[in-house]
Amino acid sequence: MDKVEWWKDAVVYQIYPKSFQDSNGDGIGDLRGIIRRLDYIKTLGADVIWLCPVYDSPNADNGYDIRDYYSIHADYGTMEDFDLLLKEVHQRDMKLIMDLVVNHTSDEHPWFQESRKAKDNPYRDYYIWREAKDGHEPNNWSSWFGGSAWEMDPATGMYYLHIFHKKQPDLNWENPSVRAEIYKMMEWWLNKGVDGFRMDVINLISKPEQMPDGINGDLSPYCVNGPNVHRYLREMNRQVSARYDIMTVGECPGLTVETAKKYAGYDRGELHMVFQFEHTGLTDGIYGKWTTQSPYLPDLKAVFEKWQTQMRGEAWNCLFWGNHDQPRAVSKFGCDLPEYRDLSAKMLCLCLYFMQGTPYIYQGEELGMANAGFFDIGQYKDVESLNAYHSFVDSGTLDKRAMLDCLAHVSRDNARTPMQWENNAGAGFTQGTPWISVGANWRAVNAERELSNPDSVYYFYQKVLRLRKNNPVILHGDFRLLWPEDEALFAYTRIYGNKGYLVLCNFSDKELRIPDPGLNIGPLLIGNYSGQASSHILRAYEGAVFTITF
Ligand code: TEU
Ligand code: CA
Repeated sequence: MDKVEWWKDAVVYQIYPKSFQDSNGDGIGDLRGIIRRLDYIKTLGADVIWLCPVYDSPNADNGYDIRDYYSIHADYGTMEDFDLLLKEVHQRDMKLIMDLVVNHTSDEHPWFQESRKAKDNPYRDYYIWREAKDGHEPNNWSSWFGGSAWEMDPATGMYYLHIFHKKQPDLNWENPSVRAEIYKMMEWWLNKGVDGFRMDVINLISKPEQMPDGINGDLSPYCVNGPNVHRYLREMNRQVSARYDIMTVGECPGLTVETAKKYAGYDRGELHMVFQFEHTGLTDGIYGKWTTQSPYLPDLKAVFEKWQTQMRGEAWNCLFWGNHDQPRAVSKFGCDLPEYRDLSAKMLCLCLYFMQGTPYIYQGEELGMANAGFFDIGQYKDVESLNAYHSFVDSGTLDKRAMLDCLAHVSRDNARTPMQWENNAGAGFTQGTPWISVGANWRAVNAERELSNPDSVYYFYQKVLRLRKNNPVILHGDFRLLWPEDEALFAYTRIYGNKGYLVLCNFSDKELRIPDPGLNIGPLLIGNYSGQASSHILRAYEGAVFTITF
């Protein structure tokens, strides 16, 4: 088999620390809690842990607003706890990658505290300041979290740019001192031994000098893939990343295959991989992400086909259904009704992880955890959800009931409820009161139960991950989508040399007849129903992989 880079055959498990495991009863997950659960992650078959931000932060956006890049938030523990975590991860032959949030800092970061003081402060140019225009914001750009993207700061009467919350001022990457500080900080963590970075909204870091109004206030055409972003990423790679044996993955909203290749192309010297959001964004509509729609299967298949075939040989894909910003995979793409939750969670696992790319598993997905089941606005904690609720409801655009319905489908809090470990109060997440309510189905869905059942979602993930390890068909095989128009069947082949797989997935609760694919279908490799499966008929939410013989 061709030699492949370790990050191509690695499986990444994403931890949202606030909701993973509390160890001291304050209702907030912490580093010592994570240490307790490392064997659980290892046993699942993950090689890499991506840790969402654990840095010191006022938590306006749960840690994506960093006050100090060099210290651990007291809620999560101490730097000693972090060092111990890293050691324990490495002892288990796993790796740890950190979240690198450098498009913005917290407004409480000392750089911003200095920057806002005076126009001639040495840190002024660390952020993006503009004069008022006719007594108003410098332009009409809206923040991705609602409201204007500009905030007037009384000390100097000027406005600063914040694509996200007003407590997340955007850094000015055009300033070489900013870049030098960031590279220094990255090196500091790498010298500690961390194994790479997931880079938050890294394709937003470069802003244009001229900032004209956007259509309907949309700043994307100016800030997404901005003018110097590739120059900065190549510089970062040359000065930092390339000097270590690490993995880098960029979070990049708004990517197309063409732009993705510019970040992750093998010959680009920028990033190893990028997260793109075409498949998760298929349901976006007139109110942006706020909808109760489910994705239309032919569209979903077309997106995967495009990324699987057009990245091939040129750049590497990330395979993910969910993360801490998305609703739960089984609720969005499968079916979370009690009779189908387990089956459809397994089917989704099989459907995605037989494709080419590095698998990412968001905590709880391996249990088939579903959306939160919140029904009252008081249950929500997420700044994006709360801002959107108020702006849609206060303006009369949507009534309360309709907006609550949207939140129940797509709010980020659906993925942020505590990990369901056990069938007891606090779901084994905490002995105290959790910072956010436990998801509605914790009695039925929890790790204790999954681990005691050999046919569970957890063990299905384990099997699939084992099957794909070091597997040349999975790593190198050609991808071909079958029957693209079918509204219930997601079918494809992976073929490498004279080996291959036929992957058949039923995204509906109806029985499906499968047309003849004109292949020599061999034995069943894996399926989500117990016992045998047929390549002619699929049962509700059935997923099955057959070997192809030549
Ligand atoms: O997300 C960037 C991003 O594009 C999201 O804001 C996305 O638009 C939204 O979550 C969809 O609902 C990253 C982080 O993953 C997110 O948690 C942070 O809030 C955001 O950056 C700002 O740092
Ligand atoms: Ca705690």
